[in-house]
Amino acid sequence: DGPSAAYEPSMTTLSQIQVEIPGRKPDDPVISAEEFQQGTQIYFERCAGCHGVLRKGATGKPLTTDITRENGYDYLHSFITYGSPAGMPNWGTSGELSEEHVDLMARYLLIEPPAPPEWGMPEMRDSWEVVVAPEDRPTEKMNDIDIDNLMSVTLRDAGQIALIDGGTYEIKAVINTGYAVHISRISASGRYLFVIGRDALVNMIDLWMETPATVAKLKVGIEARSVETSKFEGYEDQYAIAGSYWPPQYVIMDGDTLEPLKIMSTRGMIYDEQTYHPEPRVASIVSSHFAPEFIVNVKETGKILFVDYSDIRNLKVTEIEAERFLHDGGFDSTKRYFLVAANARGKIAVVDTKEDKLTALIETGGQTPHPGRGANFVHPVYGPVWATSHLGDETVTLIGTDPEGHADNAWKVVDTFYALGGGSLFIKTHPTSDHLYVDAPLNPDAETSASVAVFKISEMTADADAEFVTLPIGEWAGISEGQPRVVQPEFNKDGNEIWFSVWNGKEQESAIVVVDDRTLELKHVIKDPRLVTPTGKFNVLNTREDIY
Ligand code: DHE
Repeated sequence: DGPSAAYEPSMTTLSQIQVEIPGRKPDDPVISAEEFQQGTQIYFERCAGCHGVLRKGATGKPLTTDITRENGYDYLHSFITYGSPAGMPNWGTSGELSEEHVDLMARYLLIEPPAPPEWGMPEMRDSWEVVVAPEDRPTEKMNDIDIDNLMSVTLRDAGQIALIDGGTYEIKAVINTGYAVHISRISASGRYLFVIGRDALVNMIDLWMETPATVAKLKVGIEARSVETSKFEGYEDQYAIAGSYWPPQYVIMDGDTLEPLKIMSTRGMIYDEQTYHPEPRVASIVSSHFAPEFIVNVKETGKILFVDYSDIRNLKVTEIEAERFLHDGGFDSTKRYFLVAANARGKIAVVDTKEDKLTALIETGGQTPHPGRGANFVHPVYGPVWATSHLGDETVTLIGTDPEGHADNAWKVVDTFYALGGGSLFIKTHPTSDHLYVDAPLNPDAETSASVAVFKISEMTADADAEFVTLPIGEWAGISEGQPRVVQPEFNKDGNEIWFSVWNGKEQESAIVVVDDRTLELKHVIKDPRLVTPTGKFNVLNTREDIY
């Protein structure tokens, strides 16, 4: 017996492995081709973000047919109708899906999902459009807009963004984009605005034009959520990056034209089990301030990638083992550490962008942390902290972020207190503000989902639960129809006003409510027939400089 036995390849052949025939099974519910097509569209628009294109689950539970068939039609129907306090929206009772569509989706989920196509360089290049070439663009700012105080607002169901002047509240432009733009990000110089639709269309908008408009477009996949630009000194405005949910990949683009330069797949092994995952989606991406690197968070495999863009033909990627189901996050106040929620694991992963290492994995104690970019402030007792709220319960968790000045508190949960209720998505403060704002847009209770909790930072103590006041933002908007949800607080440039989206149904009235941060009084309500389903808002200065 020589060493050959150890090297003998496995003799298992395909004929010995039990394979399932993809497609329809005899006991599948009856569904017409037309209904299947419509179900696929609704699933893409409403469900895929949480449950995955292949339905393997992440923020939402897995919906593979072994599970859905076990639970059955009635269970699915009632879950889709009423939602759950853990974050599943009440699609039926909120009126967002009709009874007919709820019935369709309950049947649709009992059938195998369709396999979506790949999207490589040929498809990307076909979709690529330079609308205004760099040499035809203005050489100086051609408008009188205070760009740093501009707010880029997602008009979700209209497939547009609105650019709103932070000083006059005037809508300066409404620009057609991909469907349901998820986020806006700004180039290091502040000139270019990048937005990405859920359908993976990236628009690059020139804020120097007389009326800001799209100068380049690229479709980076079928479904996506994140885009960012190179910010390290010497690389300002040089590259952009976009991450996709489907296909699971990220692409580095030219920062002037969006020309796709390099596509990297994220398919591969889950960090701990080391088993293969076919759909590791790209969640948040940030740009390092300490190195020419993008920090790319891969959801299902639980890896944080430091992608070095200084030499993209000889690309170096440092792969950090973090935690599964990475989602959203932001920097600490020094911008050295990046904190990201592994939401379905109830943890925050902290990475050091100077050393390219995992610093800590912290259990928040709450259910499904959802920080957005989080909130940084100096707590009277604990020193510098970063805060997150939770999708699954009413808790707010504070994590110490100052390993030098407050070593005992660093990367630990220093305090937990209660806000309005479960269904919170975003939390916000500003370096000049004494207030911490916590929303609850996905709370099933209409009054709660239309309100915001505000905590006074200077009055926070070590031993009493922090108290809050409730601002009835939805009521202030004066909207009488639908179930408007108040979502994503965002500060203006100076940090003395905070804006809230009052997000209603597509056919109903929505608004943006502006509150005076110092007095907590209503300052202004922006209403306009063009403000269809406003959700995310991004102040140019705060977004560009990672101030939150
Ligand atoms: Fe988001 C951020 C994914 C649902 C509004 N959302 C993010 C990020 C990810 C993400 C990965 C971080 C991007 C980054 O920083 O690079 N969001 C998802 C989903 O997968 C999910 C759960 C389901 C889906 O189908 O999309 C989802 N998100 C929503 C919504 O329903 C919201 C409220 C409304 C909408 O427009 O779809 C919504 N997500 C936002 C906003 C941000 C965001 C406003 C950016 C917050 C910020 O302050 O940076």
